[in-house]
Amino acid sequence: MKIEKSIIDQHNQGLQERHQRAFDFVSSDVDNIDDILEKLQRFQIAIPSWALGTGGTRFGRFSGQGEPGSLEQKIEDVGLLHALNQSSGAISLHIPWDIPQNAEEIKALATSYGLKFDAMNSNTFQDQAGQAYSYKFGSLQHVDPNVRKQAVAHNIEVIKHGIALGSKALTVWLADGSSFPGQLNFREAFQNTLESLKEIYAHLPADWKLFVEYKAFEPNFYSTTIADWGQSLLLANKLGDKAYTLVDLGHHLPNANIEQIVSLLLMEGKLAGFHFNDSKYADDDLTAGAIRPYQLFLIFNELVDGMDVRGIDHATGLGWMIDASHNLKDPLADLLQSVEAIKIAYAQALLVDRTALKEAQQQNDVVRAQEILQQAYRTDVRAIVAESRLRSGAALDPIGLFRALDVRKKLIAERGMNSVATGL
Ligand code: PSV
Ligand code: MN
Repeated sequence: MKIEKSIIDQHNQGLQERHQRAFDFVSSDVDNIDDILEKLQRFQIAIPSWALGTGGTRFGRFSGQGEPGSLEQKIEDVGLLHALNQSSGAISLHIPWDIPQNAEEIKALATSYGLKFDAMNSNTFQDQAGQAYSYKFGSLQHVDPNVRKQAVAHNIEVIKHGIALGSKALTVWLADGSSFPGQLNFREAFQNTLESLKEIYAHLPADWKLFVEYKAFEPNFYSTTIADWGQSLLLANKLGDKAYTLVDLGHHLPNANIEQIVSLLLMEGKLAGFHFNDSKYADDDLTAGAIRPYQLFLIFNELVDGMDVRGIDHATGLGWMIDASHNLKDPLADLLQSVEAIKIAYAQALLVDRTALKEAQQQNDVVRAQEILQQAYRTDVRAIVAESRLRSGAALDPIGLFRALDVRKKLIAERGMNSVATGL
């Protein structure tokens, strides 16, 4: 299914008057509105190929319908999102869930939807059919060099697939760790991981980045070998200039100050990958902004500040991606909601009066500092985000149009009730 531009234009015409009133109201107080709109238009958030089907928990999975049953259909789904919001212009593939059979054809298909290939993701957290060694006790950290070698070879394979598709980054997330005290020698596990990563790093093309993703817990229950930003940064620093830390919002211990983490990583020039989601308790369960929109804004506030200080282009300097699981909602509607929440937080961060904030900080004026941040956060920027979509040829109300067009019903008619997407 493809959404034609004429459908979007028709939808926008119906909403134009109301939108204009809201946009005029909010933008009248913003001096640099054109600059903000331009930044919003350029800011793209990649969609992971594994988020297009229904997720599950270890207790079960309640399958959705009309899920994309092939890589081609996953690309079609991201194409639908991008047509609706012009903000999801890239797809991130997980190997071996999404091995392209013909890279040239897949690339051409993606281009026809205006999509690029974001970071490639390796998978050494599951065993695959016909694999010689098991990852039950880890992969890059494993005590057996044969397992490590196999995991390294897999990552090199993933880089090759990425090169063929025009990707520029490899994300390594490991489930490696231990579930019981005494199971693992922490230092040896870390050293093995570092040595394995060095071998992978050696195969990165010159213009590629390696994102080292950390996660505090799960699937192991006692220790994770790359558990936090310190351990990821340690590895990235030891690996070299092409290695960076990747922050996944759901991978922290409760109440971690993520905004402080991103601020320092940016200061060190070592933040390059980002996974958005939200959670009440843990991991990547929920839609971005669904639980802690203020935290998302505070994170963006630090991101914008840290990128500006270093002269990093907001749109291209970091790899922005959603990494969420959809157990209840239609994945496509959920992803539209996530993108909207991310863009709202970004727009609010762009509104922060940085000169005044700096002044308040210098004078230890805590009350003023809070007022400045909350002035931006409490501004209803939805019409600004909608205007940026309008200027890019997207829908004023992407979810409204998704619903009005009965997209899922059409996908079910095309793909059937029982098609299942690869992924977790
Ligand atoms: C792990 O929880 C993670 O965040 C990693 O990014 C994986 O690649 C992804 O989720 C899918 O399992
Ligand atoms: Mn992630």
